[in-house]
Amino acid sequence: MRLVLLPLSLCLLLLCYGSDGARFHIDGKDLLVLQQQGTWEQMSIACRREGAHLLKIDSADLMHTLVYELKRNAFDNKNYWIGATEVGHESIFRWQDGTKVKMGTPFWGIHLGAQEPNGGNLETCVFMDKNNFMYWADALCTDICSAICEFPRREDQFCAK
Ligand SMILES: [Ca+2]
Repeated sequence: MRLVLLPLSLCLLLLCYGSDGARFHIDGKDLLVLQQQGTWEQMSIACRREGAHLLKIDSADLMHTLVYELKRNAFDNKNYWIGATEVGHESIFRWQDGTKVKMGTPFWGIHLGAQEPNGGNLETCVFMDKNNFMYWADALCTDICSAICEFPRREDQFCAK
């Protein structure tokens, strides 16, 4: 009986994770907008469970298209963690692949007249702010947000063509 129940419960879990989000294909990137919420670390793990990682945004074109698609699909009502953090490299924001995060327009917002990131050593994780046109802000990594994941590029697909 146990042998039968175990695979069934795994299947249910996989189905559950697989259905928790919306897939987008934007500027050559394969994205997953998760609906669940958690801390930056929890959502980083949630992306990895999907075989992905938290989104890296390194071009104005991608930022523009992403915000446009989030609005068009009514997904601009949530805050989303992205893959940028200061943790482990204080005062320098980096993506999870180690590359430096670009500063200023058109990525980071302005909050009460102050250019983000403005959180000093306290706010060290980056989210897209629904209250500021999805521009980025730094926040406590323990805050609760949804997340946007990015699947790794399938280079083998291009080789096969
Ligand atoms: Ca901030």
